[in-house]
Amino acid sequence: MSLPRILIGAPIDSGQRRAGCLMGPAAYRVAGIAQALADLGHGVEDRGDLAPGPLSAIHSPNPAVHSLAETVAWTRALAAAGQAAMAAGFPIFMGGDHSLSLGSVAGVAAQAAAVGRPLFVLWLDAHSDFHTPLTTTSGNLHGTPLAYIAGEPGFDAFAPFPAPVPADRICLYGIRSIDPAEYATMLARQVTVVDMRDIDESGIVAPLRAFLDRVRAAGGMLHVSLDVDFLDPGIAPAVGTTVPGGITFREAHLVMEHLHDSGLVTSLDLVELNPFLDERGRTAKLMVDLVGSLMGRKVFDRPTRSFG
Ligand code: 4U7
Ligand code: MN
Ligand code: MN
Ligand code: MN
Repeated sequence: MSLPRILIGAPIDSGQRRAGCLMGPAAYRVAGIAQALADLGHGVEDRGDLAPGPLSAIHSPNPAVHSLAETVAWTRALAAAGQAAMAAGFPIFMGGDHSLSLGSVAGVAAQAAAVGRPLFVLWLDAHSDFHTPLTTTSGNLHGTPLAYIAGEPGFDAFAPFPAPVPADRICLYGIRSIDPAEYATMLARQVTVVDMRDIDESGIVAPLRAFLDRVRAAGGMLHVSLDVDFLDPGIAPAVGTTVPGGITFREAHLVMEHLHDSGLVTSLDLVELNPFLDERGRTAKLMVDLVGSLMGRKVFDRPTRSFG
């Protein structure tokens, strides 16, 4: 029997300014995420929705940053719930905007350190999310989680990240929007960036396989953070920060199928769904279908995909 799939709702929307992401966990439930997992033979435990703890009066030295106290409170709650869920099964964090990952990955990283295994992070996103609270010009903290996870300075308002993930264990995938300050940091740290040109030139599978081989060789655990805007806005309209030229329906499923077959994924974020912007639930349903592929759904199962 596989590890129980533990659903954690986090209706966080303090990481950006457009209302609606807080409806995300409800939309995933309505779209049938628990049943989809159960149909694949997984045990499912829905732990309901988290709430942020009490807010403290904190201010950022960067006047652009907004909702810092809320985001810090959410991060603390998510890290605690995430570590506990990680110790008990396979957590699926249902957002909520991408500032969710400040906390989810903190919890996952703490538990990986506790069991003495290296943590790798796969970031499926149009954006690089490598700002710090000091470099962001939009002030939207959903653009910062990867810098926190990587242990960059500038997060003084937050608890120090437990066991920061070294740059060579981070892979960004599907990228097509990077701000100058993020670019400078990522170049200096040498994180792996697979942008849309790479995917156009080599196909969706080859760079993923290369990263998964590294995770496997290191005996690592793999956290996957799936931002809805990884997908092309034509198939996934329910997101505030659309960027054209994204991942197609089949490419997305193929990524999920390979992740499943690798057997390496140990935790998952589903972030940035804004159901208020959706068309008859199609984006929520697509996200649930992608989770199905990641959790083992196959069109035609056979022991090996190659006949050679
Ligand atoms: B998301 C942006 F300016 N970089 O900082 C910013 F382009 O979680 C976007 O990936 C951030 O959706 C997007 O505001 C954050 C912008
Ligand atoms: Mn994004
Ligand atoms: Mn993102
Ligand atoms: Mn977004």
